[in-house]
Amino acid sequence: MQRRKFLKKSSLSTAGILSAPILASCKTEPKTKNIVTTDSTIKPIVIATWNVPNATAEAWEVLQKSGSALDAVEAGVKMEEADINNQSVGKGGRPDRDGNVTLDACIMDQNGNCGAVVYMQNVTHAISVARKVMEDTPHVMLAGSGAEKFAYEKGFPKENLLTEKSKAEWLEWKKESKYAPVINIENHDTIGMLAIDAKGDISGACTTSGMAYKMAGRVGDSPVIGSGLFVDNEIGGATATGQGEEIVKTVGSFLVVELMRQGRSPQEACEEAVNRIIKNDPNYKDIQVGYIAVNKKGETGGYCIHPGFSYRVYSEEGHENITSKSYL
Ligand code: SD4
Repeated sequence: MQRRKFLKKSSLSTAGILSAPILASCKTEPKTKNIVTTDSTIKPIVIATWNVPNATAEAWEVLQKSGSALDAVEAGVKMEEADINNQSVGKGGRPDRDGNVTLDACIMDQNGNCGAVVYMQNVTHAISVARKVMEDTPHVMLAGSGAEKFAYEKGFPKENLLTEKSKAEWLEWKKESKYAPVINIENHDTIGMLAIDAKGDISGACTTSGMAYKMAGRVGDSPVIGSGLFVDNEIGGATATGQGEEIVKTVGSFLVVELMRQGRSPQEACEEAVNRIIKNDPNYKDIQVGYIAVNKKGETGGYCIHPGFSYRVYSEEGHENITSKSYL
């Protein structure tokens, strides 16, 4: 177990109020009561890929207001979708080779229901569209123009997702057009989030603009249930970030949950899922993949191939960014 530097939980949750440097340098006293649980073995918690304090604080706030894990993960990841400084998610995401920002997202609840959108353009909150797919259609996944049309029918606004910054970087990239994703840069900051609420129910969400400068039409792991995200309310949940092709090939998040079912801790399960990729791919040194997981007891784990991945945990014990252990 890593030595933890806890930041006490805070009710300062909304966008812009907290920034990573502030969170890293000051402790705040709890301003809200603990979440009331019906069973003392339930440990409400939020865990998310990368250092996303605004997102985890937002999700925790939902749990503190007796919200469900599903509402918490949706609200949490929306923070990153709306943040134009996060160039891996939602508005401001890096585009594909043709200059189009295309979003992938999925969501899964405690009953095994799930919804996803893939290759969707012009709508910021892909995760909320995915939730509508789950709740308002007989399907699990909608793609491309179909997903976009559905989003407009549900009242989501049409927006230009390509910011000047991402556009300028893409134009610079085009000069060489060399596709060689830079580890922890061009596959950094996709948000996968898992939460346990006061009833002990687990839900998860995962949303991304995908690998920067991907081929037009490319879809990664993030919207694929079992790869970028999987939740089993009896066992726990897992979510992934990094080079999606490797995660899809090993059905990574499902694998992590199944390993936990067989008795592995979240940490051991994440490590085994990364080891599978390493065994499968001799070029693993060129790839970054990171997994995080939580089990029903609220125990967490995370593991990745290259150093540089971290994940954020928010629980009654505090709010912290944990540097993931890595294979290399
Ligand atoms: C993908 N897994 O599209 C995503 C990329 C990612 O942080 O995780 N970026 O393959």
